[in-house]
Amino acid sequence: MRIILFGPPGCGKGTQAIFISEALAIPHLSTGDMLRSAVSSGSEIGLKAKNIMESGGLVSDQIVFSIVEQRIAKDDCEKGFILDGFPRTVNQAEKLDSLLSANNKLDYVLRIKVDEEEIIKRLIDRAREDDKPDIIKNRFKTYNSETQPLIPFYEDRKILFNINGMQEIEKVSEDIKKIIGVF
Ligand code: B4P
Repeated sequence: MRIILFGPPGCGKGTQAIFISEALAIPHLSTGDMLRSAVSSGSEIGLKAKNIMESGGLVSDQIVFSIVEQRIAKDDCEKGFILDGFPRTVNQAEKLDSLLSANNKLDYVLRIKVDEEEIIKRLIDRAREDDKPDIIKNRFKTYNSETQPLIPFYEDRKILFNINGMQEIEKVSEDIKKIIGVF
């Protein structure tokens, strides 16, 4: 199964990806985690990504896509994967389409919906490097301008499903299970 977890920063994509990955035995591919590990390794990609991530912007489509392309080519992705935080622009979504052949199309785009006020609270509690009020504000701006256009993009294909992310973690997981048919 090929699944995209979609939603604003801090809506719980990473949290839910862990349980889906265990339930379906498919890998969890988080571009945020991959970029953070590139930053901590001090690689060339990491050096390019660091300032952008710290400002709440998006790392270039070219860099993110090359990371995803290499990861999806690995054997463990043959039966499927969960993309967490990718695509984040229409350009990334189109590039992903070009990578997936007719036999390995996307099955579900799961959109986790949470109010901005609740997300700000969660992110401030999480206290990651990029969870400071000014950066959170920028991440929202970026989400609204760059990432929201993906909603009609996937709605048109009838693979976008809305999930109420304003519930307890277990309840959000239950709702996801009902959609993807895992019990
Ligand atoms: P990400 O790592 O994707 O960060 P995120 O959107 O904040 O996380 P997520 O939605 O997974 O929230 P989580 O489950 O942790 O991106 C970070 C940065 O990387 C971006 O700003 C960008 O610069 C760069 N980047 C990544 N992908 C990119 C791409 N494709 N293109 C370009 N740049 C890219 O949940 C948040 C908190 O809420 C946690 O503390 C969790 O415990 C809590 N929580 C979760 N569900 C809850 C619930 N139901 N109730 C209460 N709390 C809950």
